[in-house]
Amino acid sequence: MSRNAESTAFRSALEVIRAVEPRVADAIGAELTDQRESLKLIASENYASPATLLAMGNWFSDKYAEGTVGRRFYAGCQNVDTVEALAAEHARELFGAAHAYVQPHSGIDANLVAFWAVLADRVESPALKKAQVRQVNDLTEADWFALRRELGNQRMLGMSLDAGGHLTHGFRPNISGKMFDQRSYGTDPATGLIDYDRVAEAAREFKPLILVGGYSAYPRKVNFRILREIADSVGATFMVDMAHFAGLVAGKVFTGDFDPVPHAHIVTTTTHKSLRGPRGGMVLCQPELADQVDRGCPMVLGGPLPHVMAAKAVALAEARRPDFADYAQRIVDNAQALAEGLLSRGATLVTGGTDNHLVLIDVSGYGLTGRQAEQALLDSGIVTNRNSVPQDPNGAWYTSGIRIGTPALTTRGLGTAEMDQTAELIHTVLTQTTAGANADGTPSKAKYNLDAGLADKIARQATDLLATYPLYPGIDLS
Ligand code: DSN
Repeated sequence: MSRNAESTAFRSALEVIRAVEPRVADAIGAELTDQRESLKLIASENYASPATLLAMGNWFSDKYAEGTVGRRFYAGCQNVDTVEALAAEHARELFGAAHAYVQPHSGIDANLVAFWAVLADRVESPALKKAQVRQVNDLTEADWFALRRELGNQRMLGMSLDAGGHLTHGFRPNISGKMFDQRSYGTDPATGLIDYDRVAEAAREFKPLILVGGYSAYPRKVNFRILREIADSVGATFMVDMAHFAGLVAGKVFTGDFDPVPHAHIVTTTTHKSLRGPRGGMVLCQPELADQVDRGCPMVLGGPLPHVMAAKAVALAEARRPDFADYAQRIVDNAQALAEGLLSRGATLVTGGTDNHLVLIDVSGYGLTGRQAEQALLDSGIVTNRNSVPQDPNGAWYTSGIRIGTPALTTRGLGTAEMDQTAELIHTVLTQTTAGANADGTPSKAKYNLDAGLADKIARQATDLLATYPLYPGIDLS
């Protein structure tokens, strides 16, 4: 698409919106300016292509399409069928998966679909068979009561939140922690790495129905072949949440033991992080789980979002192009350059570096909490998020870490030299920020002191660094 066409498309769209509610049009324009001017280092964010963005803003959003391709509960779904089938086909081809379900609205939704698919396959189906009925409505009251108790009494083993797991992997405040009798595996306190022997030991002791692999803040590769062997040894279903690193799998940076798709029974992901698509989720699975996965809506999902499935089809088509593999490799090269730049300046990194797209800085060495560091960096035009570190003394709200990732800046075209400059900016902010105090003089976990002039100077340097790599160069809203 020509640059003129992109500018015309987005300018016209804003004009139409402005005629109804100008404040929304202004906010959309302001968001583009903010994203253009700040160093976006949030590991879970990216910049979707103009084609992906445009695929989302249209009349597909008006269509209800419960059911699956060719089997809908509503009439008139022929065009939704086209885009859903395309998105699923691109996903299967891209990841070498037997089955793809592209309806989940988010990563949490995808995980819920996966949990219920496994529960239906491994708990509900055998109960129906035993009772010699086809569906739950045919069970006696007593059998139904017994099945509900059994469904609510299953075990899950996942990575703990502070070791880098996701809250949907069994964190008690999340539904996953409430649905399952749950145990966590952590990381080795000395190295910060997954200790597979300890995972195997925990699995042997606990005998989970589901073993969950995957993470949202673990900066290393995971050996999914070993985790599958552990799952098999205790009869567990092996599920991997690859939301963070799906782009690295798609781009063939993670292959063999590090590609979850051939090893897991079921794989969930978001489509917007390193995969660079629209905000959404997806489930890939082995054929034996396909029917249960396809019941995600209305089992746990509201009506599918056809406009987002259209955008998934566009983004997955983009990820199948050869240049996506180059992009995925550059994400990791950049993360490693950023880690090197921070380490050489004296920062402490969880696990001492990275193999993937993210770096986890332990900011306690700077005398700060994650929250103080996050805000000081934000004042300086550097957008990150605070994150727990293993055995974090500051808990999940204040934390002791800052998680940074390179998918977004790599999309803009920044390379390893700019990552070193980025490390310099981050290190300068963190060394110049001090922890603040509460009104009564006690140490605060939120307040901090950073000279406003210095923050402005760093923000200008960040903008200068980005000037050579314009965001959406084809879009001129002026
Ligand atoms: N919010 C996503 C992340 O930042 O990792 C996952 O929940």
